[in-house]
Amino acid sequence: MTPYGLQVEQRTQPLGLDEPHPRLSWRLTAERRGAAQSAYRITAAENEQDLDEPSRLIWDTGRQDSTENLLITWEGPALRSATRYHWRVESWDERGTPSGRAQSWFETGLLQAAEWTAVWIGRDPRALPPINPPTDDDLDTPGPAEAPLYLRREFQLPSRPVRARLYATARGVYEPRLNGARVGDLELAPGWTEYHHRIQYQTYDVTDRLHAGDNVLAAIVADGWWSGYVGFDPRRPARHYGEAPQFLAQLVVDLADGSRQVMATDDGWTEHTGAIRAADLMMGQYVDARHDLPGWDSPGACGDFRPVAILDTAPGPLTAEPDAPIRVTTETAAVAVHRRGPDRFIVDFGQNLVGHLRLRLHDTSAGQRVVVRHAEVLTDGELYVENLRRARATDTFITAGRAIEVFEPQFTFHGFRYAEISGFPGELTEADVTARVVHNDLDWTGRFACSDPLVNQLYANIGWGQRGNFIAVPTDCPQRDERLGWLADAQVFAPTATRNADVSAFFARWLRDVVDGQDTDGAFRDVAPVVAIDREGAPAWGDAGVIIPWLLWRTYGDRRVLERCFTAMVAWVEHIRRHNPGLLWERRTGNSYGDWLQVDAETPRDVLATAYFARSTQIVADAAVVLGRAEEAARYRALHASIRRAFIDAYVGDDGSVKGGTQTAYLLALGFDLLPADLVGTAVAHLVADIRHRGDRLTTGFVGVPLLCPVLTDHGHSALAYALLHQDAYPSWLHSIRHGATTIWERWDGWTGRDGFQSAAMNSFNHYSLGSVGDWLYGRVAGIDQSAGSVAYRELILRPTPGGQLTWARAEQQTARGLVACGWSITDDRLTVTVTVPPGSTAVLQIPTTEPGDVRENDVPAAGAPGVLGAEPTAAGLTLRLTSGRYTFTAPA
Ligand code: RAM
Repeated sequence: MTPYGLQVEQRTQPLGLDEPHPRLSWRLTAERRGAAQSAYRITAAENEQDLDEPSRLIWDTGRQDSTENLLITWEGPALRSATRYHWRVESWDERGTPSGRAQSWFETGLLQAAEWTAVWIGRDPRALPPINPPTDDDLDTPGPAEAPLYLRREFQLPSRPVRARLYATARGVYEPRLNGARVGDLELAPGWTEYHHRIQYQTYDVTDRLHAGDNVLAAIVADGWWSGYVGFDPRRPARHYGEAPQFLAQLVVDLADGSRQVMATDDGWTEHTGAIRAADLMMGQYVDARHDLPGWDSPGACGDFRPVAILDTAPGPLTAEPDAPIRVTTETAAVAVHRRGPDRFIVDFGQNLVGHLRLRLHDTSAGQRVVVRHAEVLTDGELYVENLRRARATDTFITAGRAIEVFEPQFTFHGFRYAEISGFPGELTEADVTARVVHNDLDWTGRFACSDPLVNQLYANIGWGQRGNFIAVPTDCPQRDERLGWLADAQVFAPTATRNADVSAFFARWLRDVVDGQDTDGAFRDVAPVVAIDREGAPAWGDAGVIIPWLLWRTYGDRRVLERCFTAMVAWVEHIRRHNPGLLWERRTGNSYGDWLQVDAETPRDVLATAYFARSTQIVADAAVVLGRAEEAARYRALHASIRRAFIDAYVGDDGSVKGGTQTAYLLALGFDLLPADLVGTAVAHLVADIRHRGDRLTTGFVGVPLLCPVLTDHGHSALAYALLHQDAYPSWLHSIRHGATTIWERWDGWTGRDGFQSAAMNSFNHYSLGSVGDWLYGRVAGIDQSAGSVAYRELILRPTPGGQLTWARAEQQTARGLVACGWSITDDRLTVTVTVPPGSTAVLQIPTTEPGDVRENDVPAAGAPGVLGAEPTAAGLTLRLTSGRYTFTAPA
């Protein structure tokens, strides 16, 4: 048994951590069945070699008898700023045998506010007339018209440093530079948070980038979320936080003689405009390469740079970026380039994606104007951009005249599969252009595959939807003038997101915005960070503030996130209760969107709302139990029982009917356990009848759809769930795929043969919400799940569910504890089931077979196979209890 995948605060080797009590985790792997950790020891030292030197350890837990390998709080000495800590874990297996060790490190950032000597600098608003980019006559202003800042500061070092760190951030988005080249590979830093509450700084190791003598620290800073366009409110389209971008940085240089030099943003910096004349996340970037400033970020004279202004002397609420930053994660080549005119081309990347282009131009002459527009779909061979609404998504490049010019707009992002490139000099080939995919660089931990290529395409579309919409915050969509952190979208998709990737730190960080956005009445909002919508959150929207912390506890064992959110979770439930003493949630429902984008099946809003009120209250009660808060646990248990009673009295008929009679009404009642036991069967029958009556079609919108296949499967109707999965007539998942979708559409009828495109007013082709079925693909089709009381996949429930048109399916997840896998295949009437259970976990595996007595593992009867703790025949097959290990069972299908 070996520990691997060591993490601190749910990240691998974080640089610049500011959590005073970080938590350490490791995963486990073993060849042997039944392996489990019985004890661990953590040691830590400031120098890596000292890990082998007991007298030089700064922390040694000694051997701790514990099966835990997740989120163990640092109890070494108080952490010092800007210090790297090396740590090692040793573990003992269930026999008490030392069984392996692994080591890693983390490094702290600036832990005390007083350590920041940097101040916010920017363009001096008094010294200059307002700059009105772009300079080209024929271009209307693409953004809020603040030309990006080119900032520089020259300084001397007496010698090469032994260690140097740059701590930097912006009110805006920035690219740090040092001695003529970019620092790091982060995109769109510092990301987007409730800036008035928190602005994240990034930490860069720049030791190798400095030298004795003259050095230049520089940065380009653009509007970003700070002062650029965000959201869709025409009354306040941009400048949500400030008028113009600002920069703050502190370079800390340690020299060999033990001395330290700090270079912070101050009034010694100078500023200029440069080649990037304008940049906006939604509008696009405008570059005029004739305005390049050669050598501006290298030592040497830069005469016409102007002094900056100090715009704020207080650094403000700076926090270290706690999760994986945004990066270019992959590059996609064009699959086709079509000429559409003398210098106009349409490029197809074959995949709806999010990011920007990189374009190479050859042998240009100065002043050629190349314009790149983006779209998700084509109509009559041309870009369909109406659905982008006011997002212009247009990048412009004016050439300087060189043998080779590379154009890559870094302060914007677009959602697109197609780009139109006009003004391109010469012949554009696939080799001249790539699409660079940009998103938070999450560890991709899950995989699913099955025998049906259309279902695999659905799975791929779900993944691309997640990549494209995990940019700084979980967004609804990445392309139009919106891109907001909509709470319902996030909560319905979050279970799927946890399957695909390690989203623990990403969501924990965004939840701070959700909590910061809570109003004084206790209401979470519809979006976080709060822009555009200034009301209390709607049912199923605001509830995300309760649902996602609970999901992070269940999936990752993150108790701290529950602790941090608990008061806000209680306040949300109390907000609803206070305004609805009858316990039906009818008042203070905000924008009450209902079952958003359902298909001709409006679920009564009070039914939907009250179901969510019950759900959130139940979670608060469960969270109180986890946190040892017995009094609140009892109080919210009782409240939940009363809401449930009120729901039944008001909405449930004696025949098991639920008010409204929609699929979603039944799904909420069944999925949230709101029906008396004796009415469950008839309610299921109503649900099934509705689906059948429509020719095996769904009607669910955002709120109902995550429950659809799971509830059917849970109640013995997996065949119908599969029928919905395979359905390819509108409305269905495969309808979009039959029409070429490579991401999940916002609407079931984004395009139909009968009506063409839905209204351009709201028709995104990259919205992950309806992709919430991904959780069921992993959980039931392949079969990976955990028991109700299990945390972080400690007690697995493996339920491979052969069905539909599939002959095989499998999934694996790199969970917080280790690898979990489950898959099945049927050949010649024989079912094969393969599973992997990580060390320390146990599993209940249900093998569906007509002959429970004939289940074998490696040719021995399953019941007697090593690692199998028990075998019990059931009506549906054989239920096995397994210890950790890898197994292959066969059974008659
Ligand atoms: C749309 C968003 C989002 C949804 C809200 C109600 O504008 O795209 O998906 O949650 O409306």
